[in-house]
Amino acid sequence: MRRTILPALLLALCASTSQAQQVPSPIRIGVALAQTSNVALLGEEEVTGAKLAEKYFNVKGGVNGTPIQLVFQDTGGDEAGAINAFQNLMNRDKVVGIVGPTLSQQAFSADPLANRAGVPVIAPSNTAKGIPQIGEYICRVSAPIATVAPNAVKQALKEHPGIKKVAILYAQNDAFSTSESGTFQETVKGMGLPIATIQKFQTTDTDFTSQVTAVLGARVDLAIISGLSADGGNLVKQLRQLGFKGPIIGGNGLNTVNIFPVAGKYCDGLYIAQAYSPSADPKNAINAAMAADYKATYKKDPPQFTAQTFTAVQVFVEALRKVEAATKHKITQLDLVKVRQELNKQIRTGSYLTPLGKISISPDGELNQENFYVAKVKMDPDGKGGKYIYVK
Ligand code: 1QQ
Repeated sequence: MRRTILPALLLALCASTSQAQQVPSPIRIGVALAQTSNVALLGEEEVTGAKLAEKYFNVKGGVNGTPIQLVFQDTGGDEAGAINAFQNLMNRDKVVGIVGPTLSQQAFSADPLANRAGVPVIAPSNTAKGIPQIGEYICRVSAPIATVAPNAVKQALKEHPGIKKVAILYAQNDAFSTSESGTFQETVKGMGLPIATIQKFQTTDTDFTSQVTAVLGARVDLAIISGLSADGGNLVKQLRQLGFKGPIIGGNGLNTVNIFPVAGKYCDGLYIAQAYSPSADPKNAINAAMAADYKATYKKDPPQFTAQTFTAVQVFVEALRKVEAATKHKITQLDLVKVRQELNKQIRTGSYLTPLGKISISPDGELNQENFYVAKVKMDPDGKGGKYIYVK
């Protein structure tokens, strides 16, 4: 018996050590974003940012001469899709880390898997309360909505000092929308304004007649919407079509030109707070380079989600360089498990000069960012195209 067990044990041991895996070249970084479903209205701009960053950093030599390769996995719009994408990237594609997912709602399901597996995640657009608290491998370059959203309320009140009563509307089946709405409610109350009505909806809704009727009945002067792009865009449109005349604030889920085809001319005047401004600092060279590359293709300024996702890839690249400096080894000479651990540590040290300006990531995974902005939608006379004009 012994004779057969021993060689088998030895074999098993060898097999397990041979599983220790070196990082292949190019260095793979996973990108798990919504490329299909309604959430792709947001995810599409993120994919663009990731691709711009891959090109930008590889032209500059990648990680000290080793190129990076982004491995894209579509998450679709739900939790199951995000879990599936994360699993493929971690286990099959052996990525060093993951940029994603698009929604906080997806992150609360998928991130715990990466955290348990020791795979660093950088969220490019998860703004709900509690994201970095998912675990030690989770951080974000998207400022928490609690710091971004109040700027829109302050700006709307500055331009419309007569506002006396407010309506709040939010998608109750989405973690981000619920979180953002909480912030809007606190901000409005903190400014001494009564909330006359709170209306709930689902991100899958298309008919908002009952919510709009309640808003009109409450005779409010300002409506604040926390939802995603398709539902949020339709809600803006139906508020206007049924006669709401006051200013409207949209949250981060409406923060894309992809709401223009949904709401058309009715988007005009919509306020949205921003964690990025293309023209905030003319001396910011990396933003200028990203913006120029984006403009060459799209003939307009890059949007927030593009800049944030570029930034997430940038943080991975710069942290990978720091891993090489700290270990005195090329990433491709190191074991994947060790690279993931070291990478997670390095992400949280020092600061980064990014298209969002100077940022750093705290040891607990939260983003430190200095400046926030507010934009207002200006639609073209034909009601088809439009742009975001920065008012703060
Ligand atoms: C979140 C968000 C989304 C609106 C980003 C696309 O902020 O889910 O946290």
